Amino acid sequence: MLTIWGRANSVNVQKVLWCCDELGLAYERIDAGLQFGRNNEPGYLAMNPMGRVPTLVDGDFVLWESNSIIRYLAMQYGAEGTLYPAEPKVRASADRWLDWALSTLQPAERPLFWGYIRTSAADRDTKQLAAAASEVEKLWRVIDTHLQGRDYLEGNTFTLADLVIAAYARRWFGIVELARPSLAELERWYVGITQRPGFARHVAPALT
Ligand SMILES: N[C@@H](CCC(=O)N[C@@H](CS)C(=O)NCC(=O)O)C(=O)O
Repeated sequence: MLTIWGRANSVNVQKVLWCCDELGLAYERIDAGLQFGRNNEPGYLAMNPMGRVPTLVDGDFVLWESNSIIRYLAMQYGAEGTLYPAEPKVRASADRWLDWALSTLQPAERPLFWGYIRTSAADRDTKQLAAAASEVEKLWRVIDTHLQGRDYLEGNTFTLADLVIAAYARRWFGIVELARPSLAELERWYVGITQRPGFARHVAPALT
């Protein structure tokens, strides 16, 4: 049985939970982070010295960093070449989106998420939020352009690239205050992804 440490409203935890559903894996989840605490306790820090969530425990194997965790789960438990493509060029292309998500998309989107979802309207820095919204819109335009002529981000099937990018798309589409442009390719792809049970179960719930 896998153990996943982390609160269910964390996007990085959600990616791991959704990945488990895609792979049909059973797991136990233990709340940690923010109001649940535990992530700065010595026992947790011994597993994950960053004190962040998620952390995966699989027997005597412990792993942190959400995208590394989902790669591991797909390699260890997935049918070869499905969620994590086997062909090097397709795999590298999918990996590019996983790296881009953590290096570029998440840092850009984070101020928007915190500003609109975790900050009261009275306390919002509207100038900062407008600048962040403009930056994030540019990134979603990159995805929209990339999706032209494609059903999925890479290859012909749903991969970890779709899973990761959709987890952040849910946040962008879920911030009702944002004035979003109409991005037809992105919306077509996103609507298709939202039909997946793992998305509905772990990512679609209200943003908190
Ligand atoms: N790059 C790391 C980021 C981990 C991270 O920053 N997680 C956030 C939640 S999304 C966290 O632990 N926040 C502190 C907390 O929940 O107390 C990953 O992808 O796993």
